Amino acid sequence: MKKSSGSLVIVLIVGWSIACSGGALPFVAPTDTPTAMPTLTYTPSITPTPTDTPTATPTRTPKPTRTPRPTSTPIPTRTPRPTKTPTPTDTPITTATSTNEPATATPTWTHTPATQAVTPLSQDNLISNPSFEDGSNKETADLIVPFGWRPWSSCSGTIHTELEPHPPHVRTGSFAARVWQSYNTCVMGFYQQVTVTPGKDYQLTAYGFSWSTGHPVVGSPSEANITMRIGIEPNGGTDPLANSVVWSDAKIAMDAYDSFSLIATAHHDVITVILRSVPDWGMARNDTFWDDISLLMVQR
Ligand SMILES: [Ca+2]
Repeated sequence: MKKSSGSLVIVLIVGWSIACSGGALPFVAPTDTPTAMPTLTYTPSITPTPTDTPTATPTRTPKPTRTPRPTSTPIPTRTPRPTKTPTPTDTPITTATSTNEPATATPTWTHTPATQAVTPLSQDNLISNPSFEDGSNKETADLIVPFGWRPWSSCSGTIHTELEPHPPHVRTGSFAARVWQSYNTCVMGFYQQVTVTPGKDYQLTAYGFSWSTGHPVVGSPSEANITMRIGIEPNGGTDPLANSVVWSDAKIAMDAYDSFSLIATAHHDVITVILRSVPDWGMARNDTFWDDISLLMVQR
């Protein structure tokens, strides 16, 4: 029953189509021989994309290792001040024996305090070139020696002498006598032989000061001491370190003039006046300045 209904529907549809097209069905030629299929040549139309050249992956630059912070330089410890060099004794390194001094002579300690009242018997100053205004003689590069005076030291070849022209260092006139050394503690000074009357008393006076510093700039204050004295060798000897020398009291006169005085009795027709100083420390500059030296015959 269902199959018959379907055929009927087809017939109706075909009939309706014929009616609509004027009643004739289109002719379709039969396909007898199948056309050979053309052989297709495959042409690649797409250029293969080159493969990417692998870019070498840069190796990671290693991070520099941290430079270790330098260890801090330790603050230098303060150099301890050297222990005090003992003041040289009167024994010279090279002993010059006085020609006028017997080897067994007993020291004549006729030291008279400067405060003792004395009466000058003459105002005639017996010192030659007493204010160092009369010139000098250049004996070596280190020794420019004031006329009338001789330099001396307990250490050979370590001292320098010259005329000092700096006004702050001069007491009167234009010059003072200067003796100095560096990094040494030698006893140093000048001496002068003077003709006198044996048995008479003589008063020696002098003015001087010293300068001891590690910073040798004119005007800088002293940083160490220098001990000063004046003396008379009553026999006229030329060894300033002989036991026979009569010395004044010691003074430390740093950076400003001070006075020195001494009275001694002449034992010979020549006596030797001596200017002497010795530094406590071997500073870069150890200077002593002397000016206005006087030797008068006196009555005590
Ligand atoms: Ca002078």
